[in-house]
Amino acid sequence: MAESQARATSLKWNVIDDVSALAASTQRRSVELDNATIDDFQRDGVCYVPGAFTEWIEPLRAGLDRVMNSPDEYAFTSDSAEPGEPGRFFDTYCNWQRVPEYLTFALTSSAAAIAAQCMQSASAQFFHEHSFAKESGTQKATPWHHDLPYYCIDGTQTASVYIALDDTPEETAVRFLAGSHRDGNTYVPRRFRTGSDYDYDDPSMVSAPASEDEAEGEIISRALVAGDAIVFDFRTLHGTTPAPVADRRRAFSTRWLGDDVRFVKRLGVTSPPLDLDLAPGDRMPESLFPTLWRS
Ligand SMILES: O=C(O)CCC(=O)C(=O)O
Repeated sequence: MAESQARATSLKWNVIDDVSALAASTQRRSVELDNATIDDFQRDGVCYVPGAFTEWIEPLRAGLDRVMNSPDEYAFTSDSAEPGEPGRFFDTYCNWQRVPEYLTFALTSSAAAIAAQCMQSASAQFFHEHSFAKESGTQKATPWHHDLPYYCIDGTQTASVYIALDDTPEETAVRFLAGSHRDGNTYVPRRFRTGSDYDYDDPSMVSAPASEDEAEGEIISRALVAGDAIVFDFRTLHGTTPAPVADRRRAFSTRWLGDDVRFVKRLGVTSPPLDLDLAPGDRMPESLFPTLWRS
């Protein structure tokens, strides 16, 4: 999650008027997760599905290359390493309708089935994709945060399916605070570039721990092989340390909404900054956010 800051293009992110027809005319791969994996997700707010997307490594890298080679032609692209800081921390989201590899992934891969099973939801509705690249030498930590309050949605059935596109040692992989999805707190969104909290005037939100040393509880982290997936709840606190990235580390994530998710109005800017004509409690419209899994 990042506030679009360095290069906020004004491009319209949705280039297909109504994606529901595409959703209806395509089929997603089905896979069955074992109960232990689903239990991990429900208990810890995060689980690992090794090797789930090996065949997608090359297409998803090619998709990310398109965006990184011409960032001005895509929506919501950001650089979060400050000038003078080593390396590069790039991220981009809401380009799945512009990048053919991303569109094919959303419409055909097993990500929808995996998300639905983890969320214990009869349906999985696609919210958007988000990809990340930390170049070799980067020391910028991903600040501790959880994703839900950045978004104009609320609910308890949510999942990000985050795929490593490069082998990633444990020291620079994303780290999670076990069980934080059920701690009852909503944490103020945080800027990736400065690590500072958004200026939200919402007394119901609290500031996230500044680092994992301030977080109480078990930290879950693992080395990843390209093609491995991490699935985590939008409410699970996560971040990284500033350990230097030795070799380029890219990742591609898809964000999924389950049965109980509804539109909500936040007391500040959301990410993506979607301008939707919806009332609190409405379902997210299928024309923009297609349901890609129904059990
Ligand atoms: O890859 C990273 O360091 C950040 C990932 C993240 O924050 C997310 O997927 O929400």
